[in-house]
Formats: sequence, C-alpha cells, structure tokens
Amino acid sequence: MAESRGELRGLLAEIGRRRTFAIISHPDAGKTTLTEKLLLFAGAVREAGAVRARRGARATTSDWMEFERRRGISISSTVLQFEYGGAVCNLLDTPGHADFGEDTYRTLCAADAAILLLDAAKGLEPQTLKLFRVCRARELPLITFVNKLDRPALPPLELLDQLATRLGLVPVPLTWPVGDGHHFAGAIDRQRREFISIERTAHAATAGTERRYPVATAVPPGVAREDWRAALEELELLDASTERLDHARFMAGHQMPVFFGSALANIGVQRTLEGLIELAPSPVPFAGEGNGGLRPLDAAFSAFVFKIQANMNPRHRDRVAFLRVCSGSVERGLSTTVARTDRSLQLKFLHRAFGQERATIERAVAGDVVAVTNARGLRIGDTLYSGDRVAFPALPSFAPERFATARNSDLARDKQFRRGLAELAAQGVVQILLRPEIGTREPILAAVGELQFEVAAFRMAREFGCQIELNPQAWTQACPVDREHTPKLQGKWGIDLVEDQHGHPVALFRSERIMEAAAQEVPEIGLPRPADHLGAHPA
Ligand SMILES: Nc1nc2c(ncn2[C@@H]2O[C@H](COP(=O)(O)OP(=O)(O)OP(=O)(O)O)[C@@H](O)[C@H]2O)c(=O)[nH]1
Ligand SMILES: [Mg+2]
Repeated sequence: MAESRGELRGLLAEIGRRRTFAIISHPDAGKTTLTEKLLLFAGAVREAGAVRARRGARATTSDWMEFERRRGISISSTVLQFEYGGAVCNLLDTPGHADFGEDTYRTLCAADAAILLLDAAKGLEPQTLKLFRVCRARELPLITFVNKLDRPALPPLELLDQLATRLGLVPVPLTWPVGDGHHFAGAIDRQRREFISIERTAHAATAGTERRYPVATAVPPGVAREDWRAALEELELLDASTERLDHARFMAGHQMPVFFGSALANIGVQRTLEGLIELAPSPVPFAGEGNGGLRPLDAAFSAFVFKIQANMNPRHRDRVAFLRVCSGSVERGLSTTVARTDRSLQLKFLHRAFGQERATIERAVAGDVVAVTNARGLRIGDTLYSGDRVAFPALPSFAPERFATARNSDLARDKQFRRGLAELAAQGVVQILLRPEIGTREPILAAVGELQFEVAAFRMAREFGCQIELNPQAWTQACPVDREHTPKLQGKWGIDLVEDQHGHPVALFRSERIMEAAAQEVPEIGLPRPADHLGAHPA
C-alpha cells in the first residue's frame, strides 16, 4: 500500500499514464504490420521490419518466433512496451487464426481496450466478429483501424454501415480516406479539418514526416481531383449524419472511433497512434473472483499470469511468465503470494517485454505487463498478490476438438520428449493427456485446431531436439470429470478416460452425440451442454 498521500498521488499518476491495449482481427488484416508501424512512429524501433522480410532485411518485432517468420502468420501473442507522448503503452499483438484463439482470448483479458482491425477490401470478417463479441462481454472500449487502403477498397461509407449494422454500435470516423488503391494518398483529420499525408520512404521502413493541408484550400498535392471532390462530399454527409465522439459513450461501448490508413505504406499511422494515446483508457480496477469485489487501483500489488513462454531468446533460454498488474505497484524483490497454492513467491527479477527482447526494470504499476523469469511454479491464470488476498477469475479455456497421439522418433531422447511436451502444455501450445496404463510413453495431444499440432511438432524439434510423430485420433470431444464420477463412465459409450497434465481425469468422446447422451444419462458428471462447449468466455 502506498504510504503517504503524496506517494499515493504519485502512484495514481503513474497508473494514469498507462495504455494497455490488444490488437485483434481476422487473420491477415495487418495486426503485426500495424504493431510494427506504431512502434516505428513512437520511436521504439528505428526501422520497421516486414512480416515477410526481404532477404537481409528486418522482420517484425512481434512475429519473432521462427515458425511465425517462416509462415508469415502470428501464432502467439506478443507484448511490447514503449513510451509515447508521456504515455506508457503496453501493446499486445494477437494471432488472428482461430486455432490460436485461446491465446487471443486470454490476452484480451489482460487489456483495457482493443484495436479492431479491418481489411478495407474485405470488411468485417467472421473471426473479427467473434472477437468483437468477446470484447463486448468484457466491456472493452474499441477503436477501429481500417487497413490496406493502398489496395482497392470497399467504399468507406459501406464499411461504416457494416460496423453499425453488424456490430450494433455507432462508428465515429475521426479520419476519412481520400481515394484508395494507387490513388490513396492520405486521410482527412475530421476534427482539425486537415488532410494528412506522409512523406514516402524506401519500403516505408522509416517514419517519414507528416504533412498537413487545410481542407479549405486547394486540392492537396498527390491527390486526384475527383477523389478529393468525392471525399469532401462524403465529409459533408458525415458531418450532417454522424454523432460526435463522446468519451463516455465510447467508454460504455456505444461508440467506436474509426481511423483509416495503410499500415504497410505508413499512411494514417501517426494520427492513429495519437488517437490511441488520447482515447484508450487508463487502467480500471479488476474484479476478484466470487464476492471479492473490485480491487482498487491503489490497493496493494495484485496481478495475474496470462501467458507463459520459454526459450524466447537464445541468450535467455528460460521460462517467462507474463503478468498483467491489476493494482498497486511491484518493485524488484517484492514478496507475493500465489493465490492457487497459498505459497509465497519473491519476484526477484522484473522485465519489460519488447517482443523477444527484454530489459530489467525496478518497478511496474497497475496496467503494466511485466515479464517474470524462472517462476517455475506459475501457471497460466494464476493470481499473485501482496496485502489483502485476491484471486482473479479463471481465464477462458477452449474445449479441444482435435486429438493426436505423439510418439518420440528417437527413444534416446525420452527425457527431452517428456520435458518438452510438459513445457509446451504449460505454455498452452497444446494440451497433453495421458493414458494411465501407458503413462508418458505415448501421450495424447489435444488442441482446438490443427495448426497447434504443427507448432508443437516444430517447437519440439527446434527447442528440445525431438522429432515427434503425430497420429490423428478419432475423438472429437474432451471433458474434465470429477474423479468420484469416473466409474459411471468407465467402459460405456466407448468413452476413454485419461488424465490431464495435472493428473485430473478427462473423458474423451468419439462424437458430440455420445457426449450429449452421456450427459443426459449421468447428469451429475456435469458435462458441458453443447452451448458451453464452444469454449468458456471471459466473465
Ligand atoms: N497492401 C497492404 N498489405 C498489408 C497492409 N498491412 C499488412 N499487409 C500485408 O498483409 C499480410 C498480413 O499482415 P500481418 O501484419 O501479418 O497480418 P496479421 O493480422 O498480423 O496476421 P495474423 O497475425 O497471422 O492473423 C502481410 O503480407 C502484410 O505485408 C497494408 O496496409 N496494405
Ligand atoms: Mg500477426
């Protein structure tokens, strides 16, 4: 607890500078590219990398894993902390692919706001809509960035209409694009009535200087006359028909500010960065589990683990737990309690994360994401606190739908095989299920999507030197069961009983129909109804 009134004020002022937001969307809309460009314009990187880097050129900061760089997709969320304009930003780049949805959902639990990305040619895509619903359930304020206007795009008014009708909230464009495709030169800042363009740089790898032209003057350089005329007409229409941005309505999720641009071409990035700092909320109190109520921001330290990653950097082959600080502050060496085990844990080293890199820090406050190293006993979802006890609600977990047995091709590497799989399971890459009669010899990998298996096999080879052979299995559903009820399922309906990595019983079913039949006949086992079965959602 902050001791004096002055310290308390200082702590709250520090917390007030935090902006912690996640970038979410359907795969490929440009989250990682926008992340990289936000870093570039904030001065956190000098040169922007590309998702598919040219030979010898930089790759992006957030897609740092080898698998990501090879495939040009994000498979895991990344934490990037940087300062800009007096604010301390904790930016969370998330994977768009549904197979990694669990990671994205967990990461959203650590954010105070989200940037929803749209591909201007595609509009609202299914995965974006799904993630939008998750944000709504968590009451996260949303900011939209319409990306890829350097390509032929849907008419911006149509995009706004999609947002309004399909999301059911009021989009408030703060900028407006002029032209699209090759003609896209910049966007109009509606508040300041200025057209903003950006100086071109080689491969848009460095941040060019922004140029602003009052809308009232002649057609700005580089803009086609007809595009300018069309944009001004649309602007007039917008002025007459759209609401003004109201901070309270934005925070309550009724309004959504919208920016337009091209992350790849650097267009609109600077204005979006400024908008984010201005609009994104500073941290608000998190609710504890049960009747715990809200944990005030100035209460003693509390945090939860939303991500675990090992072997991040060849220089630091260790295990990192990422904590979202929810209240108070944490100084290096602080003694905390892990709510799940009631054990104490001293936070000997604190780090600020920047993609694969990290730097030691002495202190972090509510809103920050900190990386803690070698915290062996920590699990995803764990709460850490000092002072009054608190436990934050469980993080969402998805029921796996795909299963494969894993075999180690090189029996001499059995230790690495077991250690590697346990480590990947702890990181949430896949779940590991064990058949008690076979033990760890041929574990079952369980996942939401096929890509998770590929990542697991790739990382087993790279990080643990184990070539694994995966054989798909016919189960389609898995469900945790209390041990006392397992006899009621034993030998029935072709159910297989296995154990998860913590030794808890799990029932495996060969079809959803069988699972429903079992749930009807033995209701006390508490199998999920089909509706729950899509995966838990954050409270
Ligand atoms: N033309 C154009 N291409 C873009 C733009 N932004 C991103 N891209 C390209 O779109 C592809 C996907 O970009 P990413 O940044 O990896 O997209 P993402 O949303 O992070 O993808 P996942 O994390 O895999 O879901 C890459 O080839 C980018 O170069 C843009 O503004 N214009
Ligand atoms: Mg990405």
